[in-house]
Amino acid sequence: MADTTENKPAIETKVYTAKDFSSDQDVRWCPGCGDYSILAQVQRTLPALGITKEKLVFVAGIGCSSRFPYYMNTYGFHTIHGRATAVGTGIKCMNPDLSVWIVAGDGDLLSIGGNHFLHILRRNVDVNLLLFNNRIYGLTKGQYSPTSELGKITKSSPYGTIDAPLNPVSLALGANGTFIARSMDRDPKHLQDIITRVAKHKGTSFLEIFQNCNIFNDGAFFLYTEKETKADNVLYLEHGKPLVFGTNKDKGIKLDGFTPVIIDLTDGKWSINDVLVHDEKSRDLAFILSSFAEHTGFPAPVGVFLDIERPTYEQELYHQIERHISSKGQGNLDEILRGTTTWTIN
Ligand SMILES: Cc1ncc(C[n+]2csc(CCOP(=O)(O)OP(=O)(O)O)c2C)c(N)n1
Ligand code: SF4
Repeated sequence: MADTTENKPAIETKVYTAKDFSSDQDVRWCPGCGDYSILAQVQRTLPALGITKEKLVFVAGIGCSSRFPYYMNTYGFHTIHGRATAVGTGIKCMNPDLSVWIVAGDGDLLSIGGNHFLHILRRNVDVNLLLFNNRIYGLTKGQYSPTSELGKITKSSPYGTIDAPLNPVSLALGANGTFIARSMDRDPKHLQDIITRVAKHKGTSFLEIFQNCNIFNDGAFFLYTEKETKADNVLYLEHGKPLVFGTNKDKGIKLDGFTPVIIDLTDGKWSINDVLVHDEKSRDLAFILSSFAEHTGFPAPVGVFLDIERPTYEQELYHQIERHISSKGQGNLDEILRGTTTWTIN
């Protein structure tokens, strides 16, 4: 076959660096906040994705994390509390060629925005949804959030919380999400890899990021992020690879009926062949992995829990409009508004 590319005009493509995505605004997060790392990893990941700056839009609600769009040298919206998902849905539906990123804290996305969180996932709008989970309300100075652990003492729960926390990954699975992942502010390389996967998925890509709020909830995730405890408490998920963890990869996950159990790979009783193999295409397995949070002593899975395909909301929307125009012709809004179901009141 003849090479048809040689006569095509050269397309000017700008090669970006992380610095190109950094705005001229002073970053106002507290020194040491985990949000800095997440901002840096997003800015470092974007150049390789080859998306021009004009096609990128960051949308946020209200919270410390929601200041994110100010710090990105892209289009952005700082909207209202809990409604970044609704605004992001509107942007994507009206401009399907844009790459839409929604940034939200656990209060913003799961308290006031909990309803919209479920609906964006079930609709499968093609946006990237980043949850900065610090298990606290940071901006309003330390009230408990829907992901705060049971019994947590905060300014708004002086005798300890009595409501069980939400599990964002389980919730996203229950809402029929198509891409569900988790990473950590203190694991920059892993976070960059997962952000790349998030960007490539077509549909709502949900990423929970463990984020340290060093002022109001310091150390909430240190068990998973610090060198001394990380290996025994974090399970890195890799598609097609056995679920092993521990300093010497000497522990594995096995299923006993529907119940996950931890097996010791050094006691001679079990081998690597007994270990469950990760499958990103299995919603059932993703549910089992997300339930580890409720099993005492189990590691926290990080990586991609689920990555499956389903038509996106905006695809379905445009197909429906096209189908109706081709069968009924172009509509007339004025005629519809003044149609048979309107009355004149004298
Ligand atoms: C309608 C409305 N209700 C409440 C608030 C107060 N408020 C501002 S941010 C916030 C929650 C912040 O926590 P989170 O979403 O977890 O973000 P973080 O600050 O921790 O990043 C609340 C309750 C508000 N701004 N608007
Ligand atoms: S209050 Fe917490 S989440 Fe907010 S900027 Fe400070 S450290 Fe970060």
